[in-house]
Amino acid sequence: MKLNCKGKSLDLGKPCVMGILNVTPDSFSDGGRFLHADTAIAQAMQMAEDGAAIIDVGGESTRPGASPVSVQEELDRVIPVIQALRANLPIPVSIDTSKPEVMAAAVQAGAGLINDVNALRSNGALEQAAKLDVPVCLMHMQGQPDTMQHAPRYDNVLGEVSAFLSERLDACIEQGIACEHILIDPGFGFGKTLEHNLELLRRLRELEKLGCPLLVGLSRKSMLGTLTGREPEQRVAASVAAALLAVERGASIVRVHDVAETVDALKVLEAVTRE
Ligand code: PT1
Repeated sequence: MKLNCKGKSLDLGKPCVMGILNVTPDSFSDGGRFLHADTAIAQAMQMAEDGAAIIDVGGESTRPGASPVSVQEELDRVIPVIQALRANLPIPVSIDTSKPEVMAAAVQAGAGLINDVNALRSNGALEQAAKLDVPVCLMHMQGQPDTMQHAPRYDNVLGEVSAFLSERLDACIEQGIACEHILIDPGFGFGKTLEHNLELLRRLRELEKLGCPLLVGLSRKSMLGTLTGREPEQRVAASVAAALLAVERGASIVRVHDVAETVDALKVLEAVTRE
């Protein structure tokens, strides 16, 4: 199965790696004033060389506790980077946003997939995504990033995540988005305790019944910090293990920071699984 991402192709016939490109200000290297487009572009090129199949560009942090940014701020961060990548990057770019204005400008600038952690629930997002005619990823989140980890609660986490994604899938199809253009994501770490995340990973296969390719993001997340006692930069091995477990349970795309390491791990998995 191949996804057409505005002319660039994403082959889901084998598990693929989505490289994370955060274009949020780095408060360590420059005091949070400047975003280095050149650094971001070099990082994207390196991830492509390391075997990424797609690069996910995001200008608004959605990790727990993060605050929203304005449309203009988000545009200023992501658009120059997407424009530069359009000509130079051999693989598609996705735009990680919930804002319809950013979706439109990003696709105009060359993005070929919309990755929305809010599953197109923002005002106007569903209509905009349908109009732009690119594949979309719908993710489950309970609450909003600033408060979602305060007291996540479910009676049946897999059932509720699945019902939510099914409802959003129906909304997309009703809006005219082709079901072959829709990916789904249980949203690890988005309004979930460690136990919720582990149950979702354990039972990931059960989401296959929704009939869409699965995308998962586990890379360096706090659930892996809780399991290993390590800081984000030291969670590479745990992240690779989690990515592998997800692919074994049916994930088509893994969203990761450590592309080279994850690509190697998937090569081993593929060799063992082959025939
Ligand atoms: C994700 C994802 C994403 N994650 C998709 N897009 C983030 N489709 C951004 C933590 O617990 O999983 N799927 N875009 C990053 N969000 C988080 C959430 C980062 C939780 C860290 C944590 O540490």
